[in-house]
Amino acid sequence: GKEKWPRGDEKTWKEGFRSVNTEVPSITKSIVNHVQTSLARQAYNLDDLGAYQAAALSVRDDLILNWNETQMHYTRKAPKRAYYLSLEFLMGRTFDNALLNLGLKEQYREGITKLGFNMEDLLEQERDAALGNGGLGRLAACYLDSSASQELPVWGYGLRYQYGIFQQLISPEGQQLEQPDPWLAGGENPWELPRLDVTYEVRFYGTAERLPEGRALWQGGQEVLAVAYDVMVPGCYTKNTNNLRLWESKPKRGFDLNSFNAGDYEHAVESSNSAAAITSVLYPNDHTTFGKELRLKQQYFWTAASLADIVRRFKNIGKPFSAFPDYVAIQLNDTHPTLAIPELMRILIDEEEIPWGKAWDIVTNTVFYTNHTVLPEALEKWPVPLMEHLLPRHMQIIYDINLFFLQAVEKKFPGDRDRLARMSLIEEGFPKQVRMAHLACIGSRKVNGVAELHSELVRTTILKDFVEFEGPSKFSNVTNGITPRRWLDQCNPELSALISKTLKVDKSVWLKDLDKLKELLPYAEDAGFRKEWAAIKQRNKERLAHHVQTTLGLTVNTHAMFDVQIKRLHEYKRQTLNILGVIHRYLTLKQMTAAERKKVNPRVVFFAGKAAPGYYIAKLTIRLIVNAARIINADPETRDLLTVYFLPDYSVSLAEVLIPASDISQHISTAGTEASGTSNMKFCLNGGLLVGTVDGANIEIAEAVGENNVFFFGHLTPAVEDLRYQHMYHPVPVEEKCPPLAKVLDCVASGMFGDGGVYEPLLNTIRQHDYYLITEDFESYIGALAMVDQAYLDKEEWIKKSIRTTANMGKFSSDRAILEYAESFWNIEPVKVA
Ligand code: 7GP
Repeated sequence: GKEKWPRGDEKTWKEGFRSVNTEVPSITKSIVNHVQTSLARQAYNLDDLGAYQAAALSVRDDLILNWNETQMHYTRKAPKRAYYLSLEFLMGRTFDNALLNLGLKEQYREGITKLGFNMEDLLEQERDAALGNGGLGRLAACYLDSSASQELPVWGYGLRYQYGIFQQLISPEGQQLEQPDPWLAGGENPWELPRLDVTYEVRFYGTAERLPEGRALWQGGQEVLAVAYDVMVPGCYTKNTNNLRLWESKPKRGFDLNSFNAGDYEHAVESSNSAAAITSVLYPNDHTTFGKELRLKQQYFWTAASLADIVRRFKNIGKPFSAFPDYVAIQLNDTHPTLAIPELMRILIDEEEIPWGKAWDIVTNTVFYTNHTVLPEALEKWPVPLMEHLLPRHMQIIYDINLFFLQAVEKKFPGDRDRLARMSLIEEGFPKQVRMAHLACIGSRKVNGVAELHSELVRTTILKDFVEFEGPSKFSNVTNGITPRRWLDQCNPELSALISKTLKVDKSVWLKDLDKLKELLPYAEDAGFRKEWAAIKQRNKERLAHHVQTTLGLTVNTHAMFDVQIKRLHEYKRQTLNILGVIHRYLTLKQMTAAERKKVNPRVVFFAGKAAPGYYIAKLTIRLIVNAARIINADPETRDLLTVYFLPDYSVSLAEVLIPASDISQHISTAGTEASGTSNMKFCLNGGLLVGTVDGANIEIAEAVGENNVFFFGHLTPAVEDLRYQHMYHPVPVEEKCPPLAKVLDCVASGMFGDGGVYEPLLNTIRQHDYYLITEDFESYIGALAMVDQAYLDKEEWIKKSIRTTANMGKFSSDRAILEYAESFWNIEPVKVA
């Protein structure tokens, strides 16, 4: 029947409703209105920041309308929903992305111009939301964009850190310095909606007393409040606007009045400080775990609040808990949210009084786990004493899960003690530790890696025993993807326009069906098209050069080949190989005659990336890059042919300038170590060619674009283990193994780039065990770069390669990836908002 209007006069209400402003006059009216009232400012003294804020508030109003309608629609329809639990969401800026997804950028540009401002200047006013470290966090952001764009009922759940990833400064000596990133300090964040009414209590510590029938009573300890902040995630050319719910911690009681009245001010605010600390800062470690209590508190705080919210929403549907997996899918972004498994068990058993076996069925049909790395130092383990202290009830549940699990393993493999020890959720030792990947694996419906090779390594190495026990069908692959909205349309608007013009379709079509790019292939043969293609690349190089000029005061040679490596600093990613290769190139140039140098292809090498604050070797690599750059760039004999830049404070926004400007980019991890990589996809989508090892998604990119369009080098994964064994037990000095590299190392050690002694620890990682096999891959790396130079000589052929690369990148849209999750894991369907 017809729904009754809830209160008051329906007509009066409806006359008050507004819709999204799509015309320039209503847009400018809205902006001016926000200048006057929301900001309490005037036209006379309005600066770029104020104008940005007013324009952002205007867009925010539009997003709220769509967001509200979407959420209401999802509630009414009550479809199965998926929840993406990620401790990191590396969102970057929102303003430009929202305008493009709403299809309002040109209208806003016109309006902003009429008001006397410049769109590009306003876009620069926004701070990045940098609530993530690297690939894992940015992937989560791309998946949110794709979920909304594909009209899937997906919510993200994360933490609202007060401080995002640190800001990186580089001292004159080349030392990385870290500064806090108080990204919310400007006051209002227009892209979030504080939901001060949506709160949950989260308990820590206390005691857990076992009751009959497997239940327990957990009480005492400390309780803190989780407060929801909703971030609106607009889809591309759709009303669907999804939600990213971020939790902020707050003390349950503001402060202790008794202490306050007794004059003990410090004690009065103590509880308030410790509660606020939980969501104060993002841990800046990438691929390492430190076992810190505050980190475990973050993980539980976030999973407990998210699950309470998910369960409450499910209960509103009014179905029995046996139907929970028909309405809810929970995706664990790596093991960080693994506590969701024992927490859901606790809710079902202790609060909903469901028996163990039924509860376990519900959990294992609801939860899904994605692994993002096979590096041993990244596999989370929590000390049992810490878990027992902080989460006594969860530790009981984990022991019970382990008992039932090991009984089943024993039944299948009787008497295999080693296997039991290997598979146990508890690692013996001092202290004992909980292996979170094992818990995530046995508590999940599906387990996946993020590229074909990586998923195979998950199956055959870290989870081999589990595949043997549970059978292979639970273990699968979803190759990562990237959103073509931000990573092509937004960061490379000229290329986007050329594609639409050439394909004779609106971008709304191909941006949501990226396989359409295939239709560009024939245009590789069209000289006119190639000219336009190359001109856009050139203008993107000039845009980057302009950025470097205005931010660092350095002049970049835009007629050189642009060679880019941007990612977190890590030994396995081998920025060291790159800089040693650069030095080798420099030494070679120095030995050439002037006539020989005339034939050399000029090159500019860009690096950017942050090192974890405690990662000494990674910081030394930055130091070497900065000092090598200082010497090489100052050499009048070579500087027209080779320059090197380390761009400080890498961010999503900086990537948006660097990626469209690259001729080549480097993805040169030791084979078998980079799970997927995602920037490799971004570069290739923008027509940059890939230099890389046979690793991660590089392999699938080469399959898609053709091996003749990538530059592969280095040993393959199966060889790595043997080589490492050789290096360990039958070491050969680098002078014998790789003389050209030995020469480079000697130059560094002898002080060519400042005090050589400083680099000793870094050089020793190569001279000694060389775990990441730089000596093994150096010569083939130099060979690959020579092939690049060779190929670049034929400019027309190079542009063809660039066009063919872009044209074949359709597979790597995060729309394809998220639809794979939706269809083959979560079993959810699009729910379009009319
Ligand atoms: C990264 C992987 O290193 C990268 O290869 C992959 O593309 C990305 O995840 C997205 O799947 N891993 C992390 O960022 C990370 O922190 C440790 O992994 C948990």
